[in-house]
Amino acid sequence: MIDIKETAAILDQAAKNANAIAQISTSQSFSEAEAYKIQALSISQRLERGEQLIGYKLGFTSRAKMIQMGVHDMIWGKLTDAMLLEEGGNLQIDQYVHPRAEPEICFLIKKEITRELNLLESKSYLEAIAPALEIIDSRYKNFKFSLEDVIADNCSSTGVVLGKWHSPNIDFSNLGMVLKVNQKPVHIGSSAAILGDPLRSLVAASRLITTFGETIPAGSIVMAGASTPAVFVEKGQYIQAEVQHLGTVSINIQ
Ligand code: OOG
Ligand code: MG
Repeated sequence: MIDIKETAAILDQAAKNANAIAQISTSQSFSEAEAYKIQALSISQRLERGEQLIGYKLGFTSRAKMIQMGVHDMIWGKLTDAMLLEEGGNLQIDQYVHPRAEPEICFLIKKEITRELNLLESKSYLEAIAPALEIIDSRYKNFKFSLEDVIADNCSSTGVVLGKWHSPNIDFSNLGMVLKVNQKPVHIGSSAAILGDPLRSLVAASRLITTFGETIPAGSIVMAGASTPAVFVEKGQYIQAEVQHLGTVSINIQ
């Protein structure tokens, strides 16, 4: 049996110190349910150090991401205030293991979600939407993991850059999304790549998170998942995510 407490502490320390560890699943077998227990415990260590929970993220909501990482299912993780990066600001690459950037859409939640929503009602739970960049940084060597490994590692969560909030009362089911490095497009996609409509990601979040007995509080954010593959970032790069009608969000890699 995997030692949940010990594994959570190892992953928490790896994230805190930005050092890569061996994949857990190569030496121990554990279930998805155990992986979420490890995740919960490692996040509770961050909260004990004073970090605040600000929301949730979904992962592998697009085929592009599933194919890139070789996994087959959606996952969810938790976001804390320590992960927020200033829009247009700097990312100090030496504080990370091997960070990657990906273009996303972020939701701001208007009323607490306590149960699985259906697609029609889900929009009424939105206060706003914003273009976003997610910085992911697997704590596993070579950025390689099984689905259980990545769940335990809080879905590689590391950084979130949020653009301007917009009214959710637009059709955002098929917006062009571009990931640029030094002003050059490297991945071009559409918000439709996120489960056919990013709102479905909110529906998935409502199902997955409430299944675990948790709710999504009003005022929290939910990252819908990347629409294109992620890119490794390097010192000196200027990374932008551009979402049609929602604008651009950027970060400088230092
Ligand atoms: C896991 C996180 C996946 C997304 O948007 O699909 C994710 C990873 O790729 O390391 O954040
Ligand atoms: Mg992501």
